[in-house]
Amino acid sequence: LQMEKHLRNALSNNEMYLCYQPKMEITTGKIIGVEALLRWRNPELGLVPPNVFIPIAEETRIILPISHWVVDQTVKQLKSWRNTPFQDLSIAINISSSQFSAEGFITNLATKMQEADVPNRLLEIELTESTVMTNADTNIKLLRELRKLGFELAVDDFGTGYSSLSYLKRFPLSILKIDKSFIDGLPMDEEDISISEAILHLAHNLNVRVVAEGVETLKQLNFLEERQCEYIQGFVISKPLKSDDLEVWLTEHA
Ligand code: G
Ligand code: G
Ligand code: MN
Ligand code: NA
Repeated sequence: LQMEKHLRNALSNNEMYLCYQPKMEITTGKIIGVEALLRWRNPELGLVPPNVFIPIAEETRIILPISHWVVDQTVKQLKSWRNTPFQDLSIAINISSSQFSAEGFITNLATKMQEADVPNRLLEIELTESTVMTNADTNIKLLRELRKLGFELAVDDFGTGYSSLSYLKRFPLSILKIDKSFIDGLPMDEEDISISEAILHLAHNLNVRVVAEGVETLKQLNFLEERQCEYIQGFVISKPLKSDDLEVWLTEHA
């Protein structure tokens, strides 16, 4: 309850900020985008991890103003990169279930992108399997609409949910993100090998690109490269960085 009180004031007190984690294309070594990850630093509670405050924000619906803020920040960031060396970088944002099903979600997104004169392809929408699978029939329409507008659609934490694989065929997804828990045991653990190989086969047969998450070692990276995984994110490339640090980092890595 203490946390809920603080959470209600977090935005107006400027306690939230975004970090950006680079995503690398394996074949070229190029950084092609970043994932925006929300951070909350409260004077009394310190840095509160998203795994702790996002569920509370969801239950209390405080997630809605927070989500609007995340979208606004992201669009501003994309706009500030126009006509700079970073103009082709995409940003992926994590969309909670209540945000996705909120009235006007797509219109709001499209309007903000248009007002900022940023191409929709530079914004990637990350949804979890459970978000996609709850009310699948309604969601499929929303997903088609988003794709038609040119937004990229990614399924986050892939493999951890309860979904049936058949939705992959029906849903207009562009990207699957293999959950870190299946990357951790690579390249040794037999189960992680089977699961990650199966996901890569499945995705590629469906023309869906794959991001491996939480890649920490070169051995993991080599394993993924040999199996034609398109992209990686993880500490082997970079941890999530504040926007200033990201720009410095990108300049040094160009
Ligand atoms: O940031 P960290 O690397 O600790 O992320 C932990 C979890 O919090 C991830 O599952 C991520 O999807 C989620 N998360 C991070 N930022 C956001 C956000 O802006 N909105 C939502 N809904 N979830 C987020
Ligand atoms: O949205 P998602 O559930 O994918 O959130 C990604 C989370 O994983 C964030 O909390 C991010 O800080 C974290 N993360 C990203 N790369 C690594 C990594 O290489 N190792 C570890 N331990 N965590 C990572
Ligand atoms: Mn994510
Ligand atoms: Na994930």
